[in-house]
Amino acid sequence: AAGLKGAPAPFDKGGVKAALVGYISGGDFFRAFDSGAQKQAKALGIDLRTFPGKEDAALQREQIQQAINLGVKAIIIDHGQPEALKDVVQKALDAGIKVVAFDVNLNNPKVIQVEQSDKELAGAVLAQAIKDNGKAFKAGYVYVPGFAPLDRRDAVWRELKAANPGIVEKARWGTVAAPVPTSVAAQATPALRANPDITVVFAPWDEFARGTKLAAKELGISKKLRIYSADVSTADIREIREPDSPWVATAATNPAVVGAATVRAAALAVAGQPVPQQIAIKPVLITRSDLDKYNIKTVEELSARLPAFGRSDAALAPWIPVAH
Ligand code: SR1
Repeated sequence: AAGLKGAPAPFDKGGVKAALVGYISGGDFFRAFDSGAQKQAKALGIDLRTFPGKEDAALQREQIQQAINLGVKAIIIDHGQPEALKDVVQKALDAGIKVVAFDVNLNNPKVIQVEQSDKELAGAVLAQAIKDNGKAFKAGYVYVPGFAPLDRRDAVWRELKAANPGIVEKARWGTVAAPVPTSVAAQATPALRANPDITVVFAPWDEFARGTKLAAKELGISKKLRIYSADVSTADIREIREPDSPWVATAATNPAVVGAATVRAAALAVAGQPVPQQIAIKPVLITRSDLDKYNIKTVEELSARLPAFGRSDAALAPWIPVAH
């Protein structure tokens, strides 16, 4: 394999192997994350082997072991269950492999932790919810505990409710069972039917928002509901901008940019160059009214309109060509 001119070892010679081991099987966020990681790896001459997740902790452990056996120099772990991963991750570290964890807290100072500033993300979209609906409303909430980003967003939701007693959570639902939107819709439909006074839903994953939107359509209540989410994709933008869509705002990073940043962080670590142990990628707030105002139809158009969404300053170095 050709090396990267001007790069430190081992990138100067090329042929560096790395692995990306996922936990969640589907959804726009994870597809875009993987694609950004692959493009950044290609630009660095890294042979990045992707192990797709199936929401199966035992399988994810096995895949990390396989990556160790393949002789990779770095492993990126994308979500997962910390307790199931700690010992196999330690094995990788002991073998001299650099480990980057995205959205799974491995509580190990040797692991580079990447997240999306979830506090800011949830804070921004919930501030929009208050701007649109005031400080008193009946809410539905979509949540599954045990996923680091959802838990961090949950902390903001709990703080918001504590500070605003007029915000009442009437029902809660959520599942990560694939396909998530249909599984969530099956839960949201009876919850919304039983609580016709719910006017706002906090659904902090775009797959949750899609499922809730499906349920609202099924119940014929799209016009009286407002959904606030996390994440964005071109398909999400289409759904948000549909006539009478209840999905009115989201806060998001560009997942391709996040995927690329994890690969750059891994590359810096492999090259023995300084890299922060905690990396947070900043989100932006995206409202339907802004999408309409600027006639934004795709993630690419969003990146052009909001430069902070289209790039990240994380894990840069003069020898690293940025790609995502
Ligand atoms: C089940 S966790 C889903 C979240 O992971 C990523 O952080 C995305 O932002 C998504 O919302």
